[in-house]
Amino acid sequence: MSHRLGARRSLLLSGALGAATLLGGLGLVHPATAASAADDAPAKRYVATGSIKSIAEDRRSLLITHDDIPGFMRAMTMRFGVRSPEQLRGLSAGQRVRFEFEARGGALTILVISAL
Ligand SMILES: [Cu+2]
Repeated sequence: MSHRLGARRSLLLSGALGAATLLGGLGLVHPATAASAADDAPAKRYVATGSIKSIAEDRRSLLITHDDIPGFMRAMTMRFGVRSPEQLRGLSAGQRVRFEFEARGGALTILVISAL
């Protein structure tokens, strides 16, 4: 059973590699970067305000009820990642904050955050 799954997986993998190699051969995509094309999309930065709902136990993300972010999204509660747990020092649930974050692909990462 596991053998069959393994064979199917390697078939899919070689298919993906084959496509990347083909495109690379045509000069359309560099083989080494084909798999991370989405990560190469330019990051957009936004400044927002909101209040902290909760901070993850590993302190690598937090839930924020943010206000409207013009040109990006309406007010809502959502999770943001941080670059390092140190950024959250002194912050806790319930606090109003102002923060700058980067949107790259589907990932939202807070670059700077401070209490208001
Ligand atoms: Cu949002």
